[in-house]
Amino acid sequence: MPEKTIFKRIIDGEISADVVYDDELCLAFRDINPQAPTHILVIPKKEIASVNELTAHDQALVGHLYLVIVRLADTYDLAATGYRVVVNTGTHGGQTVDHLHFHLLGGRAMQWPPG
Ligand code: DGP
Repeated sequence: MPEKTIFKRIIDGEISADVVYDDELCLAFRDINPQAPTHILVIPKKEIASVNELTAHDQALVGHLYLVIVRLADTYDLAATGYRVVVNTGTHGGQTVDHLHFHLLGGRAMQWPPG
């Protein structure tokens, strides 16, 4: 059996996390290594390794994840000033955990282009 990712272990309650949102489809918790004053990870409970593995079956799920992001941006007062949503994918994308996750970053001005 393949080893569980760290995020699957958080979903299963084997590792604690600072959870800020939880529903039947997804979980959101603070990143352990924050890159902005607000840095939240939004993940599906379904095991999907990356954007590359998304299929048409996941269309509603991805929409749900984005609506949770909108809700969190409002909750943490990011909506007015703005924020960034990042989904690192694969080696060149800088992905280090093979479980789909959306970074919600806010509370400071972001740079462009990204590094
Ligand atoms: P990425 O590089 O896009 O795969 O981002 C993975 C993020 O996950 C990275 O910003 C650090 C975060 N992270 C890794 N392990 C843990 C953990 O055990 N708990 C929490 N809260 N975040 C983690």
